[in-house]
Amino acid sequence: MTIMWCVSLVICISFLLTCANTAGILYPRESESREVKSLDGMWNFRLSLPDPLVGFKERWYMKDLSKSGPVIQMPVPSSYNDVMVDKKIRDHVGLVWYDKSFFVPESWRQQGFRVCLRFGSVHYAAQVWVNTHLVMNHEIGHLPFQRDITSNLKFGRLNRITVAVDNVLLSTTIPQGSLQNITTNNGPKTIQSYTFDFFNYAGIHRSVFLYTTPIVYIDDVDVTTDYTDDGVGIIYYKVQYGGSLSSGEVLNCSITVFNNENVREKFTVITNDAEGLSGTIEIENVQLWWPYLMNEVSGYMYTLEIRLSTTWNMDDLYRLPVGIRTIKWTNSSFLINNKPAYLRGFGRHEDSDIRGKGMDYALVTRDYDLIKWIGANSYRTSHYPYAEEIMDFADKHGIMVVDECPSVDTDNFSDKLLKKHTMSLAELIKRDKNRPSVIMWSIANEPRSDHKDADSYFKSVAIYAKTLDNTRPITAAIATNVETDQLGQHLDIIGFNRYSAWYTLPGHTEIIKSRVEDEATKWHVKHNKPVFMTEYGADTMPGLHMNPSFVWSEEYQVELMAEHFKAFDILRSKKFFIGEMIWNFADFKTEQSVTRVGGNRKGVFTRQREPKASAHHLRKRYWSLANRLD
Ligand code: GCB
Repeated sequence: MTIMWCVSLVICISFLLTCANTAGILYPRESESREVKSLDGMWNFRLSLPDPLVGFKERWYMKDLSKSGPVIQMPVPSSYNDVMVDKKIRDHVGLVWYDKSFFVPESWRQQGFRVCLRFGSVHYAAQVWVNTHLVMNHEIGHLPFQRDITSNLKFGRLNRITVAVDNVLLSTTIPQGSLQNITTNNGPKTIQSYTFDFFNYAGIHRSVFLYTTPIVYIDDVDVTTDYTDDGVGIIYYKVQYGGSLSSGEVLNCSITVFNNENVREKFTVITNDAEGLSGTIEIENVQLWWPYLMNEVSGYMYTLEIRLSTTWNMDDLYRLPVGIRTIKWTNSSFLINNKPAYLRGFGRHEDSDIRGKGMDYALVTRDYDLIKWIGANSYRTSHYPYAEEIMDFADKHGIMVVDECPSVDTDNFSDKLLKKHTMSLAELIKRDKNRPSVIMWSIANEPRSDHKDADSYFKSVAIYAKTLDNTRPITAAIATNVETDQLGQHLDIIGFNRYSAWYTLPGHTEIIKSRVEDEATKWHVKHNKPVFMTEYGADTMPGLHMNPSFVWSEEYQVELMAEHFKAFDILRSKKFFIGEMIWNFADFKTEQSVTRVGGNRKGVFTRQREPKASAHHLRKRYWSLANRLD
């Protein structure tokens, strides 16, 4: 059987199980009623070789992986295809298997807890068994999935989780890819190809948690915010509960708001009426959530302490961080708290050597430190949703995020793909809807938006995103020409990617100013909407100096940036231009290609997060745009 068949097996089942999922996906947080246990650490790992389906045929989920054959130890979270030096693992296409044993305390059963298993991200598709029972399937990496596994657990004993992970990308996956059969000295081989420009890292990329809740529990919370001219902050909330009430059982909910010094601001009690558990909370003398350097205090977060009480069950308590701010946009501006905001930012990647896309707090801390050092206030999660832990930093540091779904380089517009595309947006919006840092939803990066089917396809995607959240504008990073593009008409804000004097006329920085100014103006004239530049840049080898400047040298990257800045300054005076995001924050790994030296080198920082000359140049600009002396 081919790999193609096996991936579609994973995908078919996942589609059946995940489709009907209306449950919430709140981040697991410890509280008086909830215990959280991390399952991060070393897991058993095995490639599904030589037969791609051997794990299924031999039912590796029925016993310890190590009993089915030799295993290696793989860290979770990490990308398995970056950690090991074995080329077979790096280049593996198809299924791999993980398993781990873990202890579940007897006290959890005695307390009548419900136990959930939650994965932050497994790329690309996953099937999960607990003690031999198939419990979950998920397709589309970069997004969390979870399930109540109480009935599958053995309390007071060791339990086992087994995960099959498939990294194959096809024309019907998000993002898309294709398989190619080649002949090697050792016979036929299937390799993966894709057009997007980042490495297809795979594995269990983010933390795995077990967490408990009472039987009737807080399943989801929706929060939107506003404020009045006289400084009263308003929080509109809606609490969704899970679990069933016994007959006659009454449900109550109380909400306490704490400020960031943990001082109680407000207490309110709601009952479950026809409207459900929803209402409004007002906060006097509100501290608004502001982007970095837009106010003395940025990233101010309140905590909403939600307590769900039932007549006969244990109370559930969940603390949700909340920032109070408004977002508005017109046909020529983008406003935070009624003040025009200019985006000084980056395109980025979740990428670093050894860990791949594995979530790493040390790296995230360094990245936010550098973002603030350079004076940026924003970035786009190019080209997929980032870890929830990374998004927490954005909330707290006041960094604005253009939150992108994993649709990149789309060139077929089938119904099947549309379904998955919208599913990825549904999961993303459900996950990030309450974050003050999220200022826009990006529905795609560089699709073939001049294709004959692009218009109706993106109309559906945009309408769908709007029905899920109409409080934020939708955008996309477009690379198609202004004249032929069919996507811009469906957006609220136009983002465009353009590599003047790099892919077009390399070496000729003298073309940049007029080209960038012309193109941004054309986008605005065509759609009468705000415009920002979502990508521009030049690959640069750190340490390569050439005078006069030459492509790939540090001097060239600085010169190319300086020419863009001239265009941006003219555009800023025309008002509709709302931001600039250089490509890229740091160098990152890509597929092997003769046009890439160890990956994409357009970072202003190296992969090790050291500054290139361009970082200092950008720093001067971003601090001066923020009207601050550094
Ligand atoms: C683009 C893509 C991005 C690439 C970049 C480049 O337009 O959106 O994924 O990495 O160009 O450097 O070629």
